[in-house]
Amino acid sequence: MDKNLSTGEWESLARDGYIRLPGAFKNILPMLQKATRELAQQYPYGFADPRYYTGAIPQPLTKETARPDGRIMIPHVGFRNFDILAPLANSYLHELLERIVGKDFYFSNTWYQEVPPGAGRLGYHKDPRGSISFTILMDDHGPGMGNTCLVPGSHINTPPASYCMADPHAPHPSEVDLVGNAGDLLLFTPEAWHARSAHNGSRRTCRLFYNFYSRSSRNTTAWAGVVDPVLVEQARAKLPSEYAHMFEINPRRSQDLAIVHGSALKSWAYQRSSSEEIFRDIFYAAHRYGRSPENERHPGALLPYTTRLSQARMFSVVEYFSRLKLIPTLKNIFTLCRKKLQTILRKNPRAVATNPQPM
Ligand SMILES: O=C(O)CCC(=O)C(=O)O
Repeated sequence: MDKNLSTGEWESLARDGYIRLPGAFKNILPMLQKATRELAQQYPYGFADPRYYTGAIPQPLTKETARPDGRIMIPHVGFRNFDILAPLANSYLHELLERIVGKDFYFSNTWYQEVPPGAGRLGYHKDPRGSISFTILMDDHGPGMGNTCLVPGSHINTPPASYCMADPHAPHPSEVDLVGNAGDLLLFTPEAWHARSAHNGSRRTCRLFYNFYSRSSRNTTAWAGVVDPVLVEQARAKLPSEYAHMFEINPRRSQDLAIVHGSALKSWAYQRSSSEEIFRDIFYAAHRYGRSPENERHPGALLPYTTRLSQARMFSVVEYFSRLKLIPTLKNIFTLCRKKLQTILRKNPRAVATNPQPM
């Protein structure tokens, strides 16, 4: 990547929620390919899906425990071979990430994925708000080759995917497959409805993933407490010192950045990411879309669970509610109510025991 986004490119990213930068890392592709090839040889079955933010150390899979679909996922790859962190030293990329999630962001997560022919779809979802992700393609990806796919523009004015799709595993009529050539960078907001397409091709496809959070949206990273702190320090030392913030964990600072002044309703809407919670999401959407996310108390930083990409369009009640589908919405609300009731009963078992019992 050797230049900033043009105005047109920024506008298309803000409108669609994704952008492809062809050949952005072609110059270091052989190094990235070598690093990922070696790791795939070392861990031929990859790792079990990590239980992020639990402190659990991801475990390698074996021939016996390999994923049935043959996918290989290697978590925290940037700390297994520091060459994989080389893209983070790119000043144009750093500037772009900062423009999206605000100053002082985290390098939150990195993983490698190989998708074999025949692997099925991953269903539509949104990830928690306040982050940005990109993949670097290790080989050429045509349509339907196990790529990230996404509904353009769905990062704004859309409820959670499970309320709007009868079958989140089915292809969406407006979806685009994030295809490209080896060395391309595909940047996308995880707030958009996104999924993974089925792989109908004839060879394995390989991608590196990187994810970054604003410091107001999380008080830690996926690797903290899991990756050896010596490795974290060594990784940080590989990058220019002005990028060291990406590796710094400081929960106090996050708490301070996350304070939102205003009505009780507004504070509630910003208490945690609403990407999977319809009621909180409605208030979030009404307060957020089309508005400036700047944190007035901390210049350059953003309010929790915001990015500068959600400024592109105003909140539209009609657009937001017209996306809901009746049956999935009723099912989700029923599940929500059941969970709430279970929590109440767990906290207060006497609520059941004291009901009059028939003689
Ligand atoms: O491309 C994929 O495998 C899906 C990516 C995804 O769901 C994510 O990064 O959250």
